[in-house]
Amino acid sequence: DPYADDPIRHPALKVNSQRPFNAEPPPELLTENYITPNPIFFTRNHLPVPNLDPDTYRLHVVGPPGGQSLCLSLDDLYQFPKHEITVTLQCAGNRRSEMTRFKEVRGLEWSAGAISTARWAGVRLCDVLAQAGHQLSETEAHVCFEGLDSDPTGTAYGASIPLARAMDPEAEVLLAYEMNGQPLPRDHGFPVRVVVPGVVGARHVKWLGKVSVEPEESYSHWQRRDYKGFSPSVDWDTVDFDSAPSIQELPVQSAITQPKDGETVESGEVTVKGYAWSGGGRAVVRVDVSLDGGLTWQVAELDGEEQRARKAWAWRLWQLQAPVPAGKKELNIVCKAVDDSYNVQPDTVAPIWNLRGVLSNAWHHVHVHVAP
Ligand code: MTE
Ligand code: MO
Repeated sequence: DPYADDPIRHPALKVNSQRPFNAEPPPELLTENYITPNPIFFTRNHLPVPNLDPDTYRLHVVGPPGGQSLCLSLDDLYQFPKHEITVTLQCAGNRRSEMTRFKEVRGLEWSAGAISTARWAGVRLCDVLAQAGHQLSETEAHVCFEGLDSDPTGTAYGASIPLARAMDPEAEVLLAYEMNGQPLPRDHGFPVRVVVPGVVGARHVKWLGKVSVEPEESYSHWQRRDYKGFSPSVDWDTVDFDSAPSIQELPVQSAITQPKDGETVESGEVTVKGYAWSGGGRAVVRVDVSLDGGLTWQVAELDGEEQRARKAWAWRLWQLQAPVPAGKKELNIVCKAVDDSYNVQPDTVAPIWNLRGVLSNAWHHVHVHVAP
């Protein structure tokens, strides 16, 4: 069993797949803290978790022609300036189960918990690339990452981001060795992972073994044959993966974490809580909440850290306390967020449904009963 050596996990996690391990925190725990505690941070593994020795760990950075390839130990990495940033990581498949309910898709049945937030510390990718002699002159190039996890044929997890993002100090792409002040947990990439603020989880390569600059995107399955969006009209017989760009920055997203679907709430007043986030560093400017399925709306209060313009890498938590309309036996609670480009979430799944069930960001609904 290649998974026999996987780490022990927190019992509160809702497991979507045991081998490889995929799990999300339950909604009420997800937004209990602005920073997600490491043991309940959602986990998305495609392969067994490698067991790496920090003393012999090496990161290979391929230099440009005429430059210098680097073979960095953890101690070598610690010599670069240390940076710490708060970043929300979201899987492209977050909220996929809502797409499945509309029409079948292929993928793990994530609820709204394939998203979490941590303080990540490490070195800037641009500093490491510069040390190897890379420059931004290779304008159309991509930075390819390879994990040290691999399938039985020896194929490693891989992904890439444009070199322009990697070399931009303002984009703050990290090679992280700490998560919330601790060494990375094994499930989250020990000892080193990539953190690409504002970008889909799939590019945050864990157990990082190799970094190279290539004229083309990574040839990895997960870059070229997965994590792309398509029209609702495309099915598995007609899909042409080369026709769509790889997902990088994610669209605006929000979801309700309290109350839970199917719960009974007290008459009188209801407290609604959730999260909101947008990709590309776009800030959340507003969250609207409806108690009547979207007929009327109220503006929620935003909690959590203030966001920096163009560098809003982390989510906002939000809440609304509102009177329960008299005589109501049921509430259809809805939320939707607006980001600072005035991007909004689509009201239904139908127009954004896609065969892989990614980019699921329609208005989030929770149905509750009102206690008599
Ligand atoms: N990196 C490696 N090496 N192997 C993986 O399976 N999964 C990716 C990404 N990095 C993956 C990986 C995907 S799809 C996501 S959503 C994030 O890691 C999840 O990160 P987490 O498990 O720390 O939440
Ligand atoms: Mo993912």
